[in-house]
Amino acid sequence: MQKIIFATGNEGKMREIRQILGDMPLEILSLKEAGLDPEIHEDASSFAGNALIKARTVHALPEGSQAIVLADDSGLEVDWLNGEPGIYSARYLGESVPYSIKNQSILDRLQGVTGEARSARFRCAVAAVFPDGQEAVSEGTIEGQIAGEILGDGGFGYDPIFWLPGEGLTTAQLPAEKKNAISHRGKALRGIRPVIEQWLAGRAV
Ligand code: ITT
Repeated sequence: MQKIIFATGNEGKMREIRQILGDMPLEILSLKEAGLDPEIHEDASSFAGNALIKARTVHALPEGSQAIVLADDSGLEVDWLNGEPGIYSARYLGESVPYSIKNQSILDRLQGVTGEARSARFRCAVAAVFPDGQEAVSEGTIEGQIAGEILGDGGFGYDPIFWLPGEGLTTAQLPAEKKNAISHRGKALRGIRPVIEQWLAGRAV
């Protein structure tokens, strides 16, 4: 079976990736499962650029060259904060600072801001690098607002403060299948899926 290495160390992402792509005829490995721990310099200025850097770094390793390498770069953009934390979402206040503190900090910075002025979105770019060097990128977004308080314990990261007005819930309160059906990551992965299918079909000829 064709191997996919997903160039991520984020277990929350990895869980969703398996739920979304798990039915494909592929063996999906995280970096840890592939026994890899590369140093990756995410120094691009866009989600797509950083996703490509992650995927290319792993493709360049001997262990990555025969796999399809995928990578996800994602984050939360808060309009009131001029798009912060954006591509710095994982590094906001420091990489190892718990999300309870990161989330509370965003709530504090939006104190007194009401209604649609609390608008925000998650963005996700998924990059693929194939064994023959072919590359592709697919992006997805989900629009919402910053909740008034931390709510729910599903998902990961900023999910407990990402409010969907239409659902009356945060993405941390949604069942996993529902989040995957509407999320930035679900959209980006469903966009890359036909590219993978086409590559596999071309190789089989
Ligand atoms: P890898 O680079 O190893 O994949 P990472 O966590 O460092 O892991 P990113 O640089 O792409 O990944 O940072 C993503 C950030 O955006 C991180 O802070 C997440 O918590 C947040 N984020 C992305 N998607 C999210 C989602 O679906 N729900 C909640 N937070 C999300």
